[in-house]
Amino acid sequence: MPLEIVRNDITKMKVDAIVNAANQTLLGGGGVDGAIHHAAGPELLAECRTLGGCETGSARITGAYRLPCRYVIHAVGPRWHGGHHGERDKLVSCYRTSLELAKANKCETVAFPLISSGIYGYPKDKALKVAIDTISDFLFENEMTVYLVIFDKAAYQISEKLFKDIAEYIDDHYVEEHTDLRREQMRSLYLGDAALFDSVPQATVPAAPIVQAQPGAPAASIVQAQPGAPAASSLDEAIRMIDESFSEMLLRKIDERGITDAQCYKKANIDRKLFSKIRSDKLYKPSKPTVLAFAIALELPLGETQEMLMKAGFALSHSNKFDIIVEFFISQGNYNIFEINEALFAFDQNLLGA
Ligand code: AR6
Repeated sequence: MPLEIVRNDITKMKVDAIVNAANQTLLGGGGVDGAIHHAAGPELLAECRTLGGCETGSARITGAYRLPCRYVIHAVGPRWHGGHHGERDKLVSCYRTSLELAKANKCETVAFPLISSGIYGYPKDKALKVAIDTISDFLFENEMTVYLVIFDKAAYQISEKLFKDIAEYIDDHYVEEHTDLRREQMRSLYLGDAALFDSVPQATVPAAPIVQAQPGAPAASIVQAQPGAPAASSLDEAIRMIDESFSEMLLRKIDERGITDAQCYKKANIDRKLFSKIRSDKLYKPSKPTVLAFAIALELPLGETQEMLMKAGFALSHSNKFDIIVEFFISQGNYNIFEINEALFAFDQNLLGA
């Protein structure tokens, strides 16, 4: 995944470069700066002494010594003074300069801490947004894998309003489903499985061995088997009934949208190699987060998202939070994969993408 949010200690990251949240002297300090110098050894400080400092909003690169990466990029973030002193521009510039330095030094993988969000006091939700927006802008034009390393959960905050809205949406949809599930389980306990099976509505019982959505079919008919669908009488016939595969649907939708393959996989936060694999293998079996990432990139409404999931053997369900959170964003018409991933991370869920 080109941009990944991970929980880790940045000094443990095995990447080409890690970024340090440094100060203008570049001579070490507390927080992540202290941890990096401690893990790299005194040689790092010796090299930093030769640099002559660095202005706020910029960055310098050094060797990594005892760290398991090749370079350390020392970025100097702004102190927070209320938000009206150019803090955002300086923070954007920190990320941008660090990424350009990494690119100039042929780094393919880079890890960032949440710069300025500790000792420098930048509000964490705002610092996170600047980081994600700036890194994702860069990734639209460049091939690189960037990790945003979150040290502790407390350092990670999405906006309070978004968190509340999602929590409410989960409550409304998740609890209800689980209450039903529980009721159903109780029923099967008392009545036995046969009775439970009888109570399942007809449409959820597959009428044919292979049930596929027709490309032009309305969304609701796609989610479930059609009660009247003809049954395949032989394997040959069943195979003939398989229509467009996931990969074919994806490529068709890209063409219909009039976007390029690269625009699509970048918007999906999927790396180029994985996309090539999917493109060249008509029967490629993607994971659920990959399918959803493409559905988001293509800005598919819920019905078509379900259709695309079906092609890969999945469905959106109300029995897990991951699905409900993605559904929340689609229903709001918000197709920003990075924002969706921020929210998924905040709710301890897997992220969208490869
Ligand atoms: N790995 C990843 N993230 C970490 C780690 C770690 N090992 N340790 C802390 N963080 P801060 P700043 C997170 O204070 O706000 C220094 O003294 C931490 O939770 O390190 O840019 C410098 O010399 C927080 O979210 O950096 C400067 O004087 C984030 O890293 C000043 O602090 C940044 O917190 C810079 O302050």
